[in-house]
Amino acid sequence: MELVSTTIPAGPYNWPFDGVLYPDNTALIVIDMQTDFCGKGGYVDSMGYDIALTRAPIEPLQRLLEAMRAKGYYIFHTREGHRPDLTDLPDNKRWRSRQIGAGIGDPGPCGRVLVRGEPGWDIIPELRPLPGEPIIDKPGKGSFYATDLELLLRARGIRNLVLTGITTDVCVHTTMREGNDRGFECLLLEDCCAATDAGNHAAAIKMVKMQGGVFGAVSNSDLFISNLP
Ligand code: C5J
Repeated sequence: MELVSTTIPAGPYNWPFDGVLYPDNTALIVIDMQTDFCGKGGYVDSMGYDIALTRAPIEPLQRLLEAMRAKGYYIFHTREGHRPDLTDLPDNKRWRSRQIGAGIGDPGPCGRVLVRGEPGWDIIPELRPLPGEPIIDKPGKGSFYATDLELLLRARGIRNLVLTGITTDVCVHTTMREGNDRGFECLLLEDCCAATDAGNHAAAIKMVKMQGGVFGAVSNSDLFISNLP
């Protein structure tokens, strides 16, 4: 394939840094768009946070998925969750969740909170993965920790990662930092992710752009879709 230099308008630099952007070297990662994080009765709702915030990325993500699927880009999805016997759930993670009234592994309106196979753990129907799109099940916040995500990316020759989903300050940021340290060229789409607190979302976006783009770059879905080769 003839390489043509293309960049997406982004801050603090147009992305990717070297203009090498095409469907074979770029993946969209949709992080944790599960009922537990953005549905009524799920984990985030049970903690008392406003799910209107975590639902805001759904519509931009639908447009983004349509555009990237149509052009043949790789699409990955992730789900945070634990084994039904909770052997992969650290005691401190369970203890902390119980402090705020949404104990991981405990019964809730959407089944056992953040447990694999339960209704609340699954990806919301609006953003259901298509057959063939890998789903990464992760026990932690980062998508690389204790998963085969890096293996799947390297096996496909993927170098660029487009990061989206929830929450900006926790699972999306942790994944971006993990990916950046592994040499992946990362882009965050700010309207395709959200936090449980608007200030945390804004701070997480700002952190990425420090130091010339310490974790990568930031753009939005309109700019991304309209410039995607
Ligand atoms: C959190 C996530 N916030 N998906 N998980 O606990 O960001």
